[in-house]
Formats: sequence, structure tokens, C-alpha cells
Amino acid sequence: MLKIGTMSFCSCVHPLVPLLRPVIPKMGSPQLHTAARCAAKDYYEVLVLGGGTGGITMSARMKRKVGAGNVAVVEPHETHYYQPLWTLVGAGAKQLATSARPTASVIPSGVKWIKSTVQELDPDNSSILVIYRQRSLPKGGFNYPKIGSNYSVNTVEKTWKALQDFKEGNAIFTFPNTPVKCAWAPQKIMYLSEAYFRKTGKRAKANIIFNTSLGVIFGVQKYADALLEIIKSRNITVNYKYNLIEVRADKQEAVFENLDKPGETKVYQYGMLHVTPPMGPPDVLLNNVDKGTLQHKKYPNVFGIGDCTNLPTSKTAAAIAGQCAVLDKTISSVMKGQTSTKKYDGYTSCPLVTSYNRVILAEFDYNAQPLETFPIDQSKERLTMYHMKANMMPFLYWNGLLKGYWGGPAPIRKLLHLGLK
Ligand code: UQ1
Repeated sequence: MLKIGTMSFCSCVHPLVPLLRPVIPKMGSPQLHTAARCAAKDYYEVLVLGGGTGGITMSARMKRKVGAGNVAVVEPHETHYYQPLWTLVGAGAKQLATSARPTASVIPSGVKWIKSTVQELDPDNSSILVIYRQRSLPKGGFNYPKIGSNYSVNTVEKTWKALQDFKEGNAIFTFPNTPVKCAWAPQKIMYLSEAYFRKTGKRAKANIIFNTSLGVIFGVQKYADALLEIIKSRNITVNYKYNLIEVRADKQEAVFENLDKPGETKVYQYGMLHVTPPMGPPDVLLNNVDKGTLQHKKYPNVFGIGDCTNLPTSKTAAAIAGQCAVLDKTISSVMKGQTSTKKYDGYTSCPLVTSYNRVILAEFDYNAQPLETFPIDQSKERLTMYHMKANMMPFLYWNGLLKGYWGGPAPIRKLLHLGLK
């Protein structure tokens, strides 16, 4: 049996905080290093936990506020990935290497990189404990034929291999029974796979199945309607409330539980399986962030942004873009002893890749209401939006968002809607 692993979310910000506390290693735990040994200071005005999208973006913005020498980022990984590209990497439309840059190159110059893992938060004392150990990632990913997952750097290229090797039978795409990063990525790779099978003459032998733990295809009616049309016209089968619980890789069988009838399972033979693993935040996180200000509800000098938070919106780079502009204002106000009035509206966006040259650009807020930037019907599949997703967004990410200059498209939206939206 192949166990379905758990992945982690990241990033929270502690301004006016921390220090690295020397601690006594527990028996059997890896060696812990103190501040002195890693040449980091033991106090930073702003400490950013996690060098993902939210962490790097906020460290750039905080550097402008308090100066590079007063900011540190705790991040164990050597490489930073632009993960939205993995949808296209899994479908063979982009190379994995184009999504990667050294962490050292994305940390703003002068900001201290504490290359370690956050082990413990101690917000009562405005301090954290770090552990100098690389998180153990499954190196080879799952080494089974016909299985891939766009959700890990170790397995995304296996999706492309599984697609190329596919001959016939069920091509199954899963969605787990937990919140996940970019909740539509599991179906984007399905549409791309369907298009690939058509392109390569394999479509007639493929039975394409989306087995999802959810009860709907998309949480916003306007986009759900558009997607259901596509699903119908491309002859895709969707089974709602089906949760993957086991993969028998030796027999190429996937076992699903019917969530409406607990204990009832169904076994599928697969010719290809795209797995979306269950995900959740690391244990150390404080899941109590105000959804408007992004400030912690109990500890006023702790803030959250990005995938690690409990914000009831989806976990995307576009959401982080919207959040960082608000968080910047919140932190400025807190530093001045004032209360900020700017509130995050839950803005998030998902370029729904529906084939190798088409995208539906979904954009919406906390109330699952469309909040579209462009004055056109964005629920239509468009080539222009594909180019925006595949070619313009990476540039905006590396040069705008991560550098602290892009706070989401709200100003463009207002301009294009003559201030009415
Ligand atoms: C966005 O701001 C963003 O972050 C940089 C993305 O992530 C890569 C996106 O995919 C999208 C769509 C946006 C929103 C930007 C515009 C211009 C609609």
C-alpha cells in the first residue's frame, strides 16, 4: 500500500519580535544551534517565518519599512519555486527548471537568511525556536509507474511521464478530503491531459475520471457553470464525494471511499493516476489570523499571510498579492500605534487552464462573488489569458510580487471599471 503523504503550507510574519533561543536538544533530536553559532543576531525588528511567496514578498516590503539589517527570514530550502507553473510542467508545456531560482537570489539583499526550520513559536515571549535541519522530503517521490503529482517538485515530472506512457484505460485525477493549495490545479491537469490525449490520438482509448472529495466542481457559480459545460463537451466523468484512501501501485489500483456512505469503497484500475495529496499547515502554526487585517487575534505583533493561514480564501499567489498590500498597511499602523482601516476582501484568482492554449481567468472574493479585473466575460476560455498565465505571470511574480511592488490587480480593476468596482 502506498500511503498518501501530507504536505505543508507556510509563512507568517513576526514584526517587532524575535530572538533565537538556545535550547537543550531532546534525546534523539537533531542538533540544535544557537544564535551565536549561526552568526544570526538574536533580535530582529521583523522576523519572517518561511521563504515562500508570502514570506519573500513581506521581507521585501519590510526591508523598505525598517531597513534590511532589521529583517530576517527563516527558510530551510535552497531553492524557491514558482509553483503555479507546475500545472504546465506536468503537462509537458514548460520545463521544471524555469520554475526554480536559488533562495539566495530571492531574499532581498541585506536581509538575513536564517537557513533553518521553525520548530516552535513562543509568542508570549516574542521568540521562536529554530532547528538547523532540512525538512526531510521524500526524495524520489513515489517511484511507481503511471502515477504523478503536480504538487511536489519530486513528482511533477512524473505526471508528464505518465501522460506520455499512457496507452489506454482509466486516467484518474483525485482531490483529497482537506484544503489544498490552488484547489483547481487537480482539474487543470485533467483538462490538459484530455487535450494531450486528443493531440496524440489516444483519446478514444482513455476514460477520463475526476474523483473529488468535494461536492461541487468550483465554489463560484459563474465558473462552475463554464467548467461543467467543458466537462460535458469533453466527455469527462466526475464522481463527487470520492476520496482516495489507498493506491495499490503493484496492481495499478486506486481505492476510493464514498464520503456520503462511510466505509463503502470502490476500486478503480488505472492507466494513469494524478494524485493530489492531503495537505495541512505545520504544527507550529498559530491559526488565528483576522481575515480582514491579517493580524493575529491574540498576539498583536504576530501576522499571517499565505498558505499557512486560516483565511477562508483559496491558497494562490494571487491571494498573497492581495494580502500583502493589506498586511503592509496593517503593520505600518501597528508600528505607529494606530489601527488600520484597510481590510483584505478575500481576493483570489485562478487561471483555469482548460487546454494547451486556453484559460478561464477566475477571480473572486470571500463571498465567492466574481471580482474580475477586465471588463470582459472572464468565464470564457481565452488565448490571451493563457499567455498571461504562461508567460506574463512568471515575470510579474519574480519582478513585481517578490520584490514587494505588486499588491494585486485592484488598482487596474478600478481603472478599467471607471472606479465602479
Ligand atoms: C496575480 O496577481 C498573481 O500573482 C502574481 C497570480 O499568480 C501567479 C495570478 O495568477 C493572477 C491571475 C494574478 C492577478 C493578476 C491579474 C493581472 C489579473
